[in-house]
Amino acid sequence: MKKILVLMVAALFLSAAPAWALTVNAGATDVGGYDKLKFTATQGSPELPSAGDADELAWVRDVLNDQTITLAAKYTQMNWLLTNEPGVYAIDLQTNPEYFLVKIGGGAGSTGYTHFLYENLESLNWGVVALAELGLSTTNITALSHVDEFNGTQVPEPISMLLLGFGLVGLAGVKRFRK
Ligand SMILES: [Ca+2]
Repeated sequence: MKKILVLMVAALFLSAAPAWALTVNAGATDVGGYDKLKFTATQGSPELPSAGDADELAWVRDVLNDQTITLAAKYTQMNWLLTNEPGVYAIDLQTNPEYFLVKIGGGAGSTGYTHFLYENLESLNWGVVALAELGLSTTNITALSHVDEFNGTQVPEPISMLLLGFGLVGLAGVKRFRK
């Protein structure tokens, strides 16, 4: 009986999620790791005159140096879920974007910034943000005002370009052989 108990405890430890995995829904949903904060700005500054869609898009295109970036989704009704780490929240993203922007209320955060642009890393369908990084206390989730999702134009995957290259070379070879 004791042996079985030991085995059961061992199995429980082995099946437990690794310490670095962030989860929501009491451990049931893996949201991947932290997303990467890339750029910040303050609403009303020369580079970001307002929090309107056009100004936000212009700022994102500017800092990412990519004019093909488009606004894929924007929402103010947000369902942020607390992860297993205090003060770290996750949101189910709608478009698996390359980048997402988190806007907080002016004056809410200690950093003075209102706009935080993140590069979306694995998992791509979850945005994972630490409130401390936004200059907020670990419980002040209501300070978040909206989320924007941004995408660039799809870059062809290297492997498909390689296959295309092989195809063209092969085609040239066939043509030469036929001559
Ligand atoms: Ca993510």
